[in-house]
Amino acid sequence: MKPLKILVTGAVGSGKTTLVATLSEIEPVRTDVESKETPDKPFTTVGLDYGSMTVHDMPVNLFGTPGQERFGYMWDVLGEGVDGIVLLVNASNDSAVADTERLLSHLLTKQEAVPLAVGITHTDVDESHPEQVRAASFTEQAISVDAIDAGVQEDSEALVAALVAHITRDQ
Ligand SMILES: Nc1nc2c(ncn2[C@@H]2O[C@H](COP(=O)(O)OP(=O)(O)OP(=O)(O)O)[C@@H](O)[C@H]2O)c(=O)[nH]1
Ligand SMILES: [Mg+2]
Repeated sequence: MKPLKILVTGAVGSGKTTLVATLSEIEPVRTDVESKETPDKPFTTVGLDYGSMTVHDMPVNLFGTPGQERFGYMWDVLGEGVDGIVLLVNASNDSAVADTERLLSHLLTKQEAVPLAVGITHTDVDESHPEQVRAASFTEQAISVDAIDAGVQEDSEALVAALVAHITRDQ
């Protein structure tokens, strides 16, 4: 069975690398380096994340993108031929909705027909505004919008499983 290709994308610090590591059944590939541009966390992705999992016997390859715009050339490279997109949005980051819209305007010009599942992260943080994320226009094209913690197995698995069910339903 040909593995599905799922793109895990979103703005800086939304939890992409964490989600791929949480779900991967093999040792995930990371390309994180130390960065001072991400004040809350010492590392940022500069190339890709890669992990592999199975969802109801369906092999799934997970490709995480960098969040920083200066590595945006990787969005196109990794977005080639994807079956579905997991979009993570950090609800505790005031610029997350605008950053996500900018990322999607770049990515979705080539991915219009690709199913998109939104995961809202950091809803447990005090200064969190999940309602602002839910009101964003990109949620209108999503097959699902759920609050998740990218480090929690059940949360992340449910998000990817919903996307895989949607993709395989049409096959
Ligand atoms: N409190 C909280 N922390 C979370 C949640 N989801 C993810 N995190 C944490 O947020 C951080 C996210 O970091 P990364 O996974 O490196 O984020 P990223 O999207 O890969 O970031 P870039 O590669 O820099 O774009 C990690 O420290 C996670 O443990 C959540 O729902 N709540
Ligand atoms: Mg990352």
